[in-house]
Amino acid sequence: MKSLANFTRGLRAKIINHERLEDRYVLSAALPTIDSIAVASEDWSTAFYDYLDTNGLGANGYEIPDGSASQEATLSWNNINQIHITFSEDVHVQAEDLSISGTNTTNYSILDFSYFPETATATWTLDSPLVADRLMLDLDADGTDPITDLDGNILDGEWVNSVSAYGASGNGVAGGDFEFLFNVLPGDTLNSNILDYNNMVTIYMLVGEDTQDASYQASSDVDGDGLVENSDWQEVFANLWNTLPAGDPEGVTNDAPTSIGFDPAEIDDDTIDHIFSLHSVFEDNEDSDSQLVYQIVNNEDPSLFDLVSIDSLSDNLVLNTTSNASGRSEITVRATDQGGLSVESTLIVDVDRQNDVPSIINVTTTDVGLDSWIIEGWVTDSDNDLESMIINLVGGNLFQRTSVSSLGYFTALVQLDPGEEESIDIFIADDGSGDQSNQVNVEIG
Ligand SMILES: [Ca+2]
Ligand SMILES: [Ca+2]
Ligand SMILES: [Ca+2]
Ligand SMILES: [Ca+2]
Repeated sequence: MKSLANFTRGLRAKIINHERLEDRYVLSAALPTIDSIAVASEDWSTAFYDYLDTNGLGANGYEIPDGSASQEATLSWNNINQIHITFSEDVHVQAEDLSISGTNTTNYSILDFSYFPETATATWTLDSPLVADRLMLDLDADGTDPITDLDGNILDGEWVNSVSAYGASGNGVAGGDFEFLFNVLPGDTLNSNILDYNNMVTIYMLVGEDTQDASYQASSDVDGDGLVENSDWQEVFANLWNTLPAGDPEGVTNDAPTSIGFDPAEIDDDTIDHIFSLHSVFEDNEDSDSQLVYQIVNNEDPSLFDLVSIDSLSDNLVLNTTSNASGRSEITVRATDQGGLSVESTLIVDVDRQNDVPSIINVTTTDVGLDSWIIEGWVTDSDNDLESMIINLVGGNLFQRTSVSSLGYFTALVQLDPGEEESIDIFIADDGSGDQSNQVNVEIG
């Protein structure tokens, strides 16, 4: 779940990106590319985020430098658990589109995913914070379900590590996975790839400095709480002589499995087995469907089922529901390739129940000058994750999207040409269970 603080940061970024909204006002044939990669932590303080922002180190976390400068310089924080990827324009992107692999840890699992259309930024939250490792991010621009823009143009992803520049990924031809290397060694404030006494002393000398002090350094504030204190140098002491591992992350030579995702399912008949083909949901570049290893890693409500299993011969997911049971469960399946890389996808199952259709309510428009309007409203839906829904605003010359907060609030800044009028339909295309919302119409201009 995104915190309110995160949401506020998103709103701030949205305002900063006011000019970008104009750029996207009319869709173009340009291929989507990668604008920036940032790391962040749910444990970093607001003061620390503000420091990064005001010092040009990243508006929504720490933006990893691009180009030849220091893309692969070690990151020194000990609690990085989020990856933010910003695209050049609004895209269709899912949790399954990113693989994170390492040298020490072959595969990193994703706990949560969110996407802000307003800033074209996707956020993956990891199961656990990153520790010392060489890492690779791999974004799908090939295969069964690549990232596309709203016109269907596939991400132009190719990236030359420590050479390419943000805003210029790709080779001008649609497709090509984005494969980005970076390194983490908590406490390595000197980027020496080894934790020695020099690292410790460097941090020790800054103890007591906070984000308001001129000599404060974000890289020496190992836990990102906004203050360099004893626990920051003690992180080095506790891991003295720890080094960045040698060797490439698994993803350098092996493409992770990917998934087109499950369609939501409704089961009303408890007398028969219900079959879901995993071969049609998962795919791998190197391994055949039957070479992948499938596991059920979560079932939110086991009481709804007499049977939840994967048939080892067919690799079909088999469900049989309990008689007289009614409710919703989310069943997560993991597919792992022969190199140990995996992807997870979640099936939403309604057992003898009706999905609550999402509703858009209380929509208001406010003229804020400069031919711009703020459109605000609320979404209700009792049984799907409001944060994962996307609001569409569609008019004669307009196709814009915006996110929904965990409380159901949404806002969009719409800019028209001088003197233009626009009739805008506002709706959610899919609540996550396959249902579209009501459609609200507003007139502005
Ligand atoms: Ca390409
Ligand atoms: Ca600290
Ligand atoms: Ca593979
Ligand atoms: Ca719903």
